[in-house]
Amino acid sequence: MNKICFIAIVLSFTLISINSDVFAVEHDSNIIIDGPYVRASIPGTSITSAYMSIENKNDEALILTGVSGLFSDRIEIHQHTMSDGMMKMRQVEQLTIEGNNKVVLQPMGYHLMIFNVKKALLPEEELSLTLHFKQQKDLVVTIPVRSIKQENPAKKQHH
Ligand SMILES: [Cu+2]
Repeated sequence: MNKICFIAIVLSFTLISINSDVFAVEHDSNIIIDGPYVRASIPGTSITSAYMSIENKNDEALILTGVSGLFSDRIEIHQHTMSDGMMKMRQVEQLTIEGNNKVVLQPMGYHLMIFNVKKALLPEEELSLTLHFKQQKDLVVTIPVRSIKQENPAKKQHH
């Protein structure tokens, strides 16, 4: 089973709506990061993903150009699309958050794809993630690791 296929299967278990717990909120004067989390890495894999909402309180558009963290040397902005009933994902160079608007990174939508994690990311750990913006200073976000179970507490093994 190749990696992409494996990810697609894992993601299919998380289709159930994400619970609406309030997570740590990071404040910049004009950028609000809400509900950030990284999915715990699955043993034997070195790839995972991260989610959050990014709210832009500026009048001008905010452009996310990249993301970095010490726990990985390759983090990409990805988007999921459905094509012929197949879920695919592709890298996007940057993510624009219009003025006074919000973009939600969530399973099946935009997400941060984290490659080559240097060690297993375990639930309850906290990581530091740096968001890079065009024409705006970097924003460092503290982001917890959550297991898929924590992501979907109501969801058990049954479909
Ligand atoms: Cu992806």
